[in-house]
Amino acid sequence: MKPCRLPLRHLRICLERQTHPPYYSQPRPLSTPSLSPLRRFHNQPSPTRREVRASDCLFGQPVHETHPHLLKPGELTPGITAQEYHDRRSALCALLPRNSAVILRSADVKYRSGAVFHAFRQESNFFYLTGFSEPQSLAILRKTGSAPDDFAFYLVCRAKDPQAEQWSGPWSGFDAARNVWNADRTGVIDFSENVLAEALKGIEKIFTDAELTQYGVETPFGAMVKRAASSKSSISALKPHINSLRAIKSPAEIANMRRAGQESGRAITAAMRRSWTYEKDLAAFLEYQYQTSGLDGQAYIPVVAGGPRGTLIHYVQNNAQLKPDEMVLVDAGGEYGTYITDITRTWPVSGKFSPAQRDLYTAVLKAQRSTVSLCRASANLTLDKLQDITERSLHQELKHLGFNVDGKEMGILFPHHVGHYIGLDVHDVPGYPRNVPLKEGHCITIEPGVYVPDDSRYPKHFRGLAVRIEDSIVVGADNPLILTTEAVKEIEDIEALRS
Ligand SMILES: [Mn+2]
Repeated sequence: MKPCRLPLRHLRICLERQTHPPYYSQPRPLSTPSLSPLRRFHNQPSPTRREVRASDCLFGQPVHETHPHLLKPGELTPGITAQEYHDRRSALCALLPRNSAVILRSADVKYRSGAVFHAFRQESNFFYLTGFSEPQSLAILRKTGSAPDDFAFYLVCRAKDPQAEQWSGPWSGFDAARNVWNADRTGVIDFSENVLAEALKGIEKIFTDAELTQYGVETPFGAMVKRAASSKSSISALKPHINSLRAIKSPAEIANMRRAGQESGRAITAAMRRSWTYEKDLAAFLEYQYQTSGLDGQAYIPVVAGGPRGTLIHYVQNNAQLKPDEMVLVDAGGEYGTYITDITRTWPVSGKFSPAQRDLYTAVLKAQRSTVSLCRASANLTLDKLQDITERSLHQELKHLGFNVDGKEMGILFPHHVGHYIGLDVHDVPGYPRNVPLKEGHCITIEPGVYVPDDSRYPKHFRGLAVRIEDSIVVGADNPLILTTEAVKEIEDIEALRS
């Protein structure tokens, strides 16, 4: 089948793109008429001088030509090259049978209230396979043969529209979908049914997680897929196939997560150096640090919880006053190239631990350190086994401190799981099980915590205290790689920051 050669051709275009000035300012040395976008957009011959609209020179997201300070040549998103995106599509297709197709829908713009929208965030699987960050887009992979490149990549998106873009800001258009994002076929989202019909012709198996029905009723998109697909084609979930790919990170993904972990860790250590009166100010400081250190921004709404609010696992109001004799629990992290980091640190607001704070903190830190040391493939453990091991070591530590840890007490004092996978999502590859033996390239958190209710069942001096310590970790063959080591966690180091 011919389509198998197309991705390589387009990758060549992409590589060629690196060595030229912005492609929109120069006729491409290639024959396809679509490679001269300005001509196409304005439907006019190419004069030597012409007016160029800002939207024609901009894309819906940074590309190397417009944002060389963010993207190196060859990268479609920070740290991730066009080649890697192609390889991901190829790896997914290799897992699927012949005559199958993958359909991915982009995320929608989400509204906070009325016309006020949230910052757009692409659907994670769509992003993982395309690097294309626009709403109103459709990605289709059509696998036709069994060789690694026997598939065609369709990217359907909005057509350029200078009038509309004057209001909304620029988007990329389908010429860029082909020339920058390396689609073999493109189309306009308003006519996606035609593209779907072409892409699904002769296809026997469709893999998609798009919502084809809602409350048992077919959605408009579901109806469209049904019309476009052959009547004998079956539809199954895409998730299990893509999850196994996403769960193991490439060196480039790990480098992005390391950068997110390093800068976020530095931000948290910088926060520990200062004294804070309000949770809100501490939260704002961290976000400012992420932004100005080159990260995209915060990966999730942080927990900045003073004193007993730390016992509320997902406290995110972050609007109370911090008291000098209490600890503050901060669960916060930035993201880079859409890869997140997840860190929790707990430290005394005054900079100096009280004896009770020190004892409880030491108990959690011991458990955390010993579990982190097991994050290696050679230990042949799963996240669930790490949970059991951590719970046992916390049980021992708390017993030494005089806690009654019989019966269901551990479920109250340590109510959550010790860790989760991380990556593009904070709880990454949703649906990927925790009973998989950890292998090289799995990225996880290790985050034991102890939350002591203000209850007479517990030793008096520990009541209302909360400690969680969390690092982001890459599982190595024989050693863990801690991505967040810049966030200090030893008692001596924390206290030394303000002495
Ligand atoms: Mn976490």
